[in-house]
Amino acid sequence: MQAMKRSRQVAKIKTARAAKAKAAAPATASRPQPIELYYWPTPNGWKISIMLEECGLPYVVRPVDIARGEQFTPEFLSISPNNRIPAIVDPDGPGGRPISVFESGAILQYLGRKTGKFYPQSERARVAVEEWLFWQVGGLGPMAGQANHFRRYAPEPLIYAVARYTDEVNRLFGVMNTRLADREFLAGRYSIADMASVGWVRLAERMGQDLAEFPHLKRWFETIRARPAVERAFAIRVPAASAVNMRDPKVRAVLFGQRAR
Ligand SMILES: N[C@@H](CCC(=O)N[C@@H](CS)C(=O)NCC(=O)O)C(=O)O
Repeated sequence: MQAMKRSRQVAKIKTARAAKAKAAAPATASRPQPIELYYWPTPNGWKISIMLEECGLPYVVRPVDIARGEQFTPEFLSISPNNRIPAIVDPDGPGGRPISVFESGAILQYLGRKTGKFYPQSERARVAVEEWLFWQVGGLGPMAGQANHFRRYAPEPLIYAVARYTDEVNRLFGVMNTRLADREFLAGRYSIADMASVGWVRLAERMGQDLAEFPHLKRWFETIRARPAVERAFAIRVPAASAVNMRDPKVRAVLFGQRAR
């Protein structure tokens, strides 16, 4: 009788332990593997670190030293054939298999679809986000990039090029300022479209712009800048990037005058 009681007690303990182990197992099995972010601290890189931080997705930063030519390694080119950061590898891609994504806009959309965050599903709201996302990747980004280049890196002063791109960034800032006069964010609610643009506005001075001229844009920038996720994304340090000397002929040879390879 006593022995039966003991064996029933042992069985009960075993069942309880098994249930506990089972409850713990899915948590371990489903713990997401971190997304690899191929990154350098630039406005294009920040777009993705902001989105990853905003979504609370686990990620690891894989610095790609674009000043030393790491964007041309076969490994990186297999992920990002345009030799540009950012890119990601998501080990848990569609069908549970890894996927790589390059082009910041495509990455933002991918992460938005994956998480269901900052990229609305309703068609009307999604169109608005896409308008402003594509406006950034096709307009603000390239124009600001050229303004920065001619203002800071041209070997001789090129007045026409500086004026052309500085004016264009000024025009684009004006477009954003008007858009933001009667809404909080570019597409109404905070979205991947805002994340795409904020890094360029952060560097306004380098593009010869004074945010004081654009009060609604300034308010938008300050609102986004104050978000803890954005703060964390901007705080990611890549020591090698801070040490880059853009006057170094070796760095300039890597970054400028690139032609088909
Ligand atoms: N259209 C690309 C542009 C990316 C881009 O220009 N990345 C720059 C850094 S901001 C880069 O990787 N430059 C490397 C190089 O010039 O070789 C995107 O939106 O992802």
